[in-house]
Amino acid sequence: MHNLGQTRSSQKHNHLLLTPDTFVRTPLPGMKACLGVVHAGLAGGARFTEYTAEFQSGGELGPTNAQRFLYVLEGQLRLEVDGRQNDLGVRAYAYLPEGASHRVVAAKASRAAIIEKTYQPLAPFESPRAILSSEDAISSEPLDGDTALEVKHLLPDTMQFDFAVNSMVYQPGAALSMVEMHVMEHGLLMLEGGGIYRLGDSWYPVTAGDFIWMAPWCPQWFGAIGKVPAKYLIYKDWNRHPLGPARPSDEPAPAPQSKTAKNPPKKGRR
Ligand code: UGY
Ligand code: MN
Repeated sequence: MHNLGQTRSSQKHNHLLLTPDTFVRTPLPGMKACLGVVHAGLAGGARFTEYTAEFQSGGELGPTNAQRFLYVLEGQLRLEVDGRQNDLGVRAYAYLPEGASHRVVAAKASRAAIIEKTYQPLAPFESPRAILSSEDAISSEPLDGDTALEVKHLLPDTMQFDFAVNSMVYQPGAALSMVEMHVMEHGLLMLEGGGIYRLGDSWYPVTAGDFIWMAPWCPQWFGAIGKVPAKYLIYKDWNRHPLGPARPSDEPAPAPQSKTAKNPPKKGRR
């Protein structure tokens, strides 16, 4: 069904909406019997990668040099890490620190949301350790006291972590209390229900299965519409200074450039 070229998918300078009718599956290095639908990445301006991995039974994820967060959407995954095997069912998730050697193999046909981000260390904190848990084990908190809008923080709120992944559940009619504009970027996967998302200067109907990337400071607002709650999984970079990584303390600061430098910058160079 080609819909005569119509789709709700949209790409703007500060956001991207991807609806399942436009998903393109692609193998990523090291994957076996598995394909990825890449939703966000460096090529589109994001500083992290998010993709949905679609596994056949026995399929396997490739390796990564970055931190990896995975959330099981469907089926069952077997995660080998630190010499132990763990079965992850629907709504189970894992955080794997950079360099953690691990294998992810599907026990049956499965789908998982995968987020990968290069770790930005922060002295004097140690790098985080692996976490295996389930969303069902996390208690929810009302957002700004609104009991119709509940948030689950899937990663600990400590400065060790340079990103957060939360699930948010909106009762029908519930909405964000403000249009948010913030330095953090977002990767958002709609899991259940739907509503209206304001992104930049556009308002979109969104539903389960859609993906949204929001650039830093992208104006954002959501209101849930329908007879069932709307739920999404949302990533944001977190806990780091906007200037980026600090210079290592044993490295001297570069000398200020003299105005009479022998090789002044060429005019018009940007
Ligand atoms: O955590 C957040 O910034 C979240 N409230 N944003 C959002 O739902 N668009
Ligand atoms: Mn936000």
